[in-house]
Amino acid sequence: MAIGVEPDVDRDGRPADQYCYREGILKLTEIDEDSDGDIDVREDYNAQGKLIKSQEKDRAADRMDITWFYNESEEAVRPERDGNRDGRVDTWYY
Ligand SMILES: [Ca+2]
Ligand SMILES: [Ca+2]
Repeated sequence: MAIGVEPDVDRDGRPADQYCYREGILKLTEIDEDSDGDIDVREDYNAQGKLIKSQEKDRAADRMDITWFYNESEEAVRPERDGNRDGRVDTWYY
């Protein structure tokens, strides 16, 4: 897997967002929205380069506690939340 790193646009010594490609297809992005060094949003893509899943910070300040799943049209269809910090999903929404 090739890892592409954006230029350090804000000149704080850290690269900003990371994009991972496999065989030319986008597989993963990691985005640090507020440039504090912690990833705030992670997006996963399937073999066709379509967005299938994203994780982001919601109620928790220090970790990604909500996961979104996407349909064929890359529309968010279902979130899951790990509300009690045990690393396992405990809340599903339908
Ligand atoms: Ca951040
Ligand atoms: Ca949990």
